[in-house]
Amino acid sequence: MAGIAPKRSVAPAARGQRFAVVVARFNEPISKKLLDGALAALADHGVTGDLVEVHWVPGSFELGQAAMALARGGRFAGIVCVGVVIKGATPHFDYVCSAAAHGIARAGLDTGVPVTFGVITALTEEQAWERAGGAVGNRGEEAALAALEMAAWLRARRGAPREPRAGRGRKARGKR
Ligand code: INI
Repeated sequence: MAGIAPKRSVAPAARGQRFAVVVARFNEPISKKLLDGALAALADHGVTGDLVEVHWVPGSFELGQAAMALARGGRFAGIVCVGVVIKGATPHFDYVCSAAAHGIARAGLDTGVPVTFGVITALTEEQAWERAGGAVGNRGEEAALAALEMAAWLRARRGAPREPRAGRGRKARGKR
């Protein structure tokens, strides 16, 4: 898969909203760049200091479990997962990528908290660097923007007054 994430303008986080970044330590020099990108994007949108927590886990396989635990705790408006998986000579890569993607998706779907996917799945180390602040963007930054956008979207849906249903208004009731 290739591509550059669309440029989007994301509103600042609502006041007091907290975000977490879960970082996989495997390939740490590269995942640190993803963390930097995520923190910079959050800071640009008002999420700094106590409003952001960073949690390290051993590898990308563990991202989903950590995200699920944090999401269930109910303290975060969004959770950004970042990691770097680089293909080796065995099928190990496929299992780690699959577990990361499914675990991260499940954490979001099961809890209703936006949990975003900033995991690089690269065939070479060079490809990974390109996606960690190099020529192809920064997947950590992109995942942080996605978490901010989804948190705002969900908040708007939850806070929005319900649409009156056709035929159930005061006028319709009075005609009975
Ligand atoms: N974890 C990664 O995040 N990236 C990798 O490239 C990787 N490789 O290549 O093995 C990796 N493996 C560790 C895995 O995520 C778990 O931490 C480990 O299997 C223990 O559960």
